[in-house]
Amino acid sequence: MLNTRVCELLKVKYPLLQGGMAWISTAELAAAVSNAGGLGIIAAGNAPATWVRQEIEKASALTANPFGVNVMLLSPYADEVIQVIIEAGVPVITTGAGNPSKYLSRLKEAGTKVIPVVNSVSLAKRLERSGVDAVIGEGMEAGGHIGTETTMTLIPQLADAVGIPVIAAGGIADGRGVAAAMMLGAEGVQIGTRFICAQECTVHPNYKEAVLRATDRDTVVTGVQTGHPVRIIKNKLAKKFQELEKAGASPAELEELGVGRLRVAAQEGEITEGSVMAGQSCALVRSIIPAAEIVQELVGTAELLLQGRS
Ligand code: TUI
Repeated sequence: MLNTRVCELLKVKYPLLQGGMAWISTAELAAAVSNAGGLGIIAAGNAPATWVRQEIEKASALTANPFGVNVMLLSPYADEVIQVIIEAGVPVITTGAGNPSKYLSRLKEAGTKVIPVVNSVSLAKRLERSGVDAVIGEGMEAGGHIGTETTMTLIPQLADAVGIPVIAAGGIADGRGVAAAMMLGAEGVQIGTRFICAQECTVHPNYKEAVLRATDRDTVVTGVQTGHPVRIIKNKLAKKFQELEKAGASPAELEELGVGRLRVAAQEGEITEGSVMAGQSCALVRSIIPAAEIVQELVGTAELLLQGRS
């Protein structure tokens, strides 16, 4: 039932990708998800290429299954990270926060599958013409840097517009969400927030706590004026952002406030003044359990629902 073109493309048992979350998606989490039959993904974020190389080596030692790397295209190290990915022979790359077209020919030559995150139909069509292997349609329910469309409306439009597989992201945290995404025309899902609370996730325990505690109205989108809207869990930093925005602060001032805030939250557990990026689905995350159990719930429930058996 969940056997789609995405399984074939990624050489995985389930069409389930773990989101590449900067400072959060390290080798340990990626390997655990890959061992469970999904595609684990190491997030390069703003890290230098040497760090990414080490994480690839670590993940290779922890799993024999395929895993991917996510490249955040606004990173000053994006070029070097792409080079490392090619040299290491990583089978899949996902990209975020930009258009990966300029890297496509080199990646394809190396045999790496390229799956960009898109938040519009026009970008998906353009990238399909450039030769990407699939797209991840990400709705504004997602955490971190987001677009404006919702998963519910974006996915069926993408499924109508492109011939390559569409993978749904944003707002999915349990088997019900997976089944719903497939009904909308997706052939796979990407899940980030739920995996923050995987046992194997190396993020600071305070960050996991913040996700566990969050309820339905606990996230907010900041930075709309800077052109980089970011969904985070409400805290002192979020309030400061909102006050500055109301007072008409310049995009530069707002960008400045955000610098380095994700790292202190994720690594040091500074969840009051740090940037606690998470999707709206944080309200659906209620336990810290091994990644394999998360995958089993996602897949097991989705299959039952899609067969009309639950
Ligand atoms: O990339 C993400 N989520 C992220 S990246 C990140 S780090 C960051 N922090 C502050 C500001 C900016 C980045 C935290 N969370 N998700 C995938 C994603 N991609 N969301 C939106 C996009 C996107 C945006 C524009 C994809 C393509 C795009 O194209 C613009 C163009 O060039 O046409």
